[in-house]
Amino acid sequence: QHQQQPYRTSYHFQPPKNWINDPNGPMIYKGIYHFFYQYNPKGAVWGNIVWAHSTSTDLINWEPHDHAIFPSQPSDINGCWSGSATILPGEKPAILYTGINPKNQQVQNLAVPKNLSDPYLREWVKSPKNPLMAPTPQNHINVSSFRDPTTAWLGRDGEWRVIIGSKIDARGLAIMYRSKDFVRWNQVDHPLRYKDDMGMWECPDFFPVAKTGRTGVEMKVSGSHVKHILKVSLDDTKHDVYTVGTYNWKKDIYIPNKGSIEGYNGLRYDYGKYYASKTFFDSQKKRRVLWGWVNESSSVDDDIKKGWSGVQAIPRAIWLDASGKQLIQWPIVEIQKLRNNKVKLTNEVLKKGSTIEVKGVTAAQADVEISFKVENLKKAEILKPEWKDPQLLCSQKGTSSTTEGGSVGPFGLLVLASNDLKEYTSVFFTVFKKPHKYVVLMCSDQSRSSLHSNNDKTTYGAFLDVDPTRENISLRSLIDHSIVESFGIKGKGCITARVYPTLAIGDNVSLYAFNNGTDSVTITKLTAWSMKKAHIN
Ligand code: DQQ
Repeated sequence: QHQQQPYRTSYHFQPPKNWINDPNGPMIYKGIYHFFYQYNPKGAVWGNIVWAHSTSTDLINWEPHDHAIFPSQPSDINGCWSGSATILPGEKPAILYTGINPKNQQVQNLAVPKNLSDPYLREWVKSPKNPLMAPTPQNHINVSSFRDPTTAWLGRDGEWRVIIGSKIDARGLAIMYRSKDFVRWNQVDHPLRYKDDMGMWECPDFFPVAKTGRTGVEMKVSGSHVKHILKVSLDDTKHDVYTVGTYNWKKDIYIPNKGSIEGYNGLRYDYGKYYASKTFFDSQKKRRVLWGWVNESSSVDDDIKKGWSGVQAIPRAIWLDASGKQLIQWPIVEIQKLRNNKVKLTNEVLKKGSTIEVKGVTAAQADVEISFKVENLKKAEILKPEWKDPQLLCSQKGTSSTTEGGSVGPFGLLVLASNDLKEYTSVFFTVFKKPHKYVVLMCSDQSRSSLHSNNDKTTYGAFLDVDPTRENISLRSLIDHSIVESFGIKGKGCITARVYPTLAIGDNVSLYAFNNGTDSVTITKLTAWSMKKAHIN
């Protein structure tokens, strides 16, 4: 299979063929995980959108089912777009989703399971009252910017709340509705949050996180022991940005923490390719799990040739960092079931310009954890004030460094590398110094990832909020043929990349650790596993 289809993944979620995009309605019901996604049954490009459906007992191995939601009513006849699941009292799932009506207007619809005793929830019935929320001349809602309802939450007054992504003129906003019965919804007179000089807020997600610890929190929880997260997907840059803040349930408004940045320059779940993400509360394992769509970086022609487009990232457990300023993300523990044939290295010094090969793993399909100790942080290069954009800095500095006066880094991994290093993707760190602190830059450089020119090979980068005098610099990368998901410093910063090597495919893939900084670094520990193939659809 991998000779004809070298870019198919072995443990990332994808259907056998065709286009996929946003994750929809993730939930757990009677011990079964449900995953729905935007799907085009007719081809490898976006269109004809239905909700495809798969279920799993471990979030890793998946069984496909018939499409759960597809055009069948006037209120969704031109498409069944994104939405979310809510578990109503008495363990009754309900889905709110956006339908495209005969006038191509965006409206919100309700669907519920036909048979609650079927744990696979194979059939869904739509409310005869659909649409439940729609643009009207009175409410001034933009008919083409009103979509992607969130999971709803119950207020202390017993009323349901939901938010819907929108745009009015140059304002992005999260329109709010309330309901007593989940069927009759009234628009709240103010949005939960808005921001000017922005495009459409797609796929909002709003949920509480515990102030301390990693345990997930149910939607209805509010109060002083939690913070709230508002994530929006920015249509014009295709980035998922979020703030940490406070939800005032009496006034139904959300206020980001002081000093947080909203909009284009806000915190991102992922500084690579990752969009339209959505969380759910896993009541079985008491955690909050994040799903995100990872689009291709290849051309539409190449997508059509290979017959498919899009994968889902490995689900991530998320919780609030001890600083309270950002989220931490880590691949769900179940992924470790696929680990096989462990390879280990300890206390290996990487001198300036050196590379070591990590042998004994299937490098096309691997999970790698590496931790570095920097010998001499004082050798770090001074961060110039104009170096504000981490992505730009990553592409200017690149994988090989020629810094006069010394540098700490770049050091990291070369993944999906051909044996002769004609192709590789490098994931690395460089430490800079500012007058009173160090700054850690994490990069994922795709510029040498493929000899084929027709791909988007943008270099991605992020500054990580860590103090390298206190913490080792560590990296975990999940490598799966055409995707590399990298987690910097225990999940403080994530970068996902799509790459399409022409030489580094199948058995011809190598894995290296490297240091191109002028100062030595020590690999305190490297552990790499071959990954087994998951059963996916
Ligand atoms: N994708 C859906 C929309 C959503 C967009 C349509 C985000 O509901 O706004 O497939 O990728």
